[in-house]
Amino acid sequence: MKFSTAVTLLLSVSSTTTTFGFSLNNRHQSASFVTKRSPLPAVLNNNILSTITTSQRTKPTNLSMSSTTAPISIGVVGATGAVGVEIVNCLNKFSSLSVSQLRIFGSERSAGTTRDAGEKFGDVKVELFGVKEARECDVVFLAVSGDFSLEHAKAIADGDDGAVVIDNSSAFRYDKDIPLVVPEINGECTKGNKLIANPNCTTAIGLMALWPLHKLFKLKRVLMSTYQAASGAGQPGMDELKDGTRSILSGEKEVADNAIFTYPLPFNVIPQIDKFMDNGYTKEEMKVTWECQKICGLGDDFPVSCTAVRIPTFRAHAETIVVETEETVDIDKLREAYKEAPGIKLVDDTAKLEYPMPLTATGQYDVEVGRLRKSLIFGDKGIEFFVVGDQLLRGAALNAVLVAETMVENGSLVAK
Ligand code: 2RA
Repeated sequence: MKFSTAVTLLLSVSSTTTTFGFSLNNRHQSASFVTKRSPLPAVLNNNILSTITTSQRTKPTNLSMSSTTAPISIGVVGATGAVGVEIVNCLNKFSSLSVSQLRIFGSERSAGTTRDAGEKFGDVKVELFGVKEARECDVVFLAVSGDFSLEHAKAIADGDDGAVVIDNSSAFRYDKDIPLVVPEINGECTKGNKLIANPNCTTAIGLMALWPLHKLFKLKRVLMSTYQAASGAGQPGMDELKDGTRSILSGEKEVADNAIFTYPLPFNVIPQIDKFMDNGYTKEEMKVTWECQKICGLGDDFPVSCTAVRIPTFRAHAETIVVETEETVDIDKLREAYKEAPGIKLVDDTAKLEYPMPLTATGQYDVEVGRLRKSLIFGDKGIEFFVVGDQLLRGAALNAVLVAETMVENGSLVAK
């Protein structure tokens, strides 16, 4: 892309109504389309998190929470990070959980300060984190580092009087005794457990689309390529993208500075997320393999291969997924299944140029699925599609809150 074109694209997304010009050229057709879609999220504004308006749930996960359930007390550790902010947002705007108290735990630096926890909870004073205090809650969301979780999660959950812990880090994801949960897929694994691992964002988003396909036509092998947003590296990642882009657009720099990402992200793509493993894949790519196997109960030798790439978008991960199936795929049947499935929005009308995109999936609870087509490689027993989901919502906070809702529903999370 020429620099001037990139600048035009970047500037165009900051307005609420954007005109997209398409020039479509292939062997059979040459046409130009101009179509308007609005409004788009104000993703380039200064305070990215507060400008995004989340959608309503279109098809709630099927939880018929009893109105007689006593309200639960909730603790959040890491509430000022990008995921923690969204956990509090989900509890405010999305969740049907009945909450007696929201407690926010922080470090010595933030203890004593006050956080605006939204309409439902008002101002909440940050408490210094302590295992004893966290155990007083009914459920604790950990949105902190894996090291912190390794050190404290089990102690918080220990015994009948401990709290349920929903851990967002990778600390326990591959422990066979700890459930790794996407509620719409294996929510029942939470029953009777006190420590639950929340999956990697890339896995959770992809599996939302893969699971209905698996139920209908049985997965045989999965090939995935990802286009992952800066938010995967938290608020500092989004800040580095925004500041770096600004430094180039203002003429201050020709190449942006980088500290969070291995290379400058603005106007670049980086085919490395997390460290390289001995087999040449990155850890992010192996997370997708290991987690798909575990969550779907597919076995350790089920073939899932991923190439994970960081791209300069803010907070929605996109994925190209190619699947070989055991059975012949009926695409119309799959489309119907996606229309019905909770947590999925089918955006698949190429005649109207409608397909999933980070701009439309940002701030949405549902994962967008589209570009469904029979695979040229695998024929009738194969399908290719494109998935986009908000990394901070389905990829983290929303999934965690849905885990808590599932546990209230199945009696594993109750008020003390
Ligand atoms: C990333 N999946 O996108 C990671 C974050 N969990 O960097």
